[in-house]
Amino acid sequence: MRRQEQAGDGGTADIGLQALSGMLERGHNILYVCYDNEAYMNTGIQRSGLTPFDSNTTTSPIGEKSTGNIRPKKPMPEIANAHGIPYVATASCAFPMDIQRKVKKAISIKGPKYMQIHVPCPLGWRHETNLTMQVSKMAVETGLYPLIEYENGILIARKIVPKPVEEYLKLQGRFKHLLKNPEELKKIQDIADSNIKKYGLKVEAASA
Ligand SMILES: Cc1ncc(C[n+]2csc(CCOP(=O)(O)OP(=O)(O)O)c2C)c(N)n1
Ligand SMILES: [Mg+2]
Repeated sequence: MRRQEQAGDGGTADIGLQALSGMLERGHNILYVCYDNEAYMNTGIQRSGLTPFDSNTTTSPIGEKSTGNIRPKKPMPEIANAHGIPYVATASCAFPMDIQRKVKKAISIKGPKYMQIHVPCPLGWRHETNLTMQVSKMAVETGLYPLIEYENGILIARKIVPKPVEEYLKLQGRFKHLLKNPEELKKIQDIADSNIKKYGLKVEAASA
């Protein structure tokens, strides 16, 4: 039997992680899809384990001593991959053909599969709705949301010509407080740079 399950980032990385881990470990033939809008949006923009560093949410509010969420995103793709499952992928609504390819690949494989799709929430991220595709594309192109696959544990990554993280942050109200804060901006650039290094995202100069 071929099955699919889906949940949000809060339902996946926090509330349902125990059940998800059991599902992955027991080898069920299921494609699990996490729609990652980076907070508990239905209940009022509370932070989840997949909320990015320094994001302004109702449970990680900015203030005199706070620049937002104090923790980086939980490495869910690596946590899923650590279960030794045959397929793990991240995707983005800015790259629909890439989503289609990955879903087709996932459902052709027997066993547990984990997919995590980056989907902006204009209300929670505080950007105009017509910027949705631009915002999600920029997350990928800065290295903040790497598009990766693990096929039987082997990493495949979509290459980028990295753009500075400000290009992504400046589009969204949830990061507005950072734009005049070079110290925090550097911390976020460091996260992108570490992703670029870890997943080998950068195109080589010759093919750029
Ligand atoms: C086990 C359980 N705990 C809490 C809730 C209450 N609840 C309903 S929607 C929601 C937000 C879930 O956030 P997320 O999974 O990120 O999905 P989003 O709303 O962002 O799409 C919560 C906590 C619930 N339905 N079930
Ligand atoms: Mg959510």
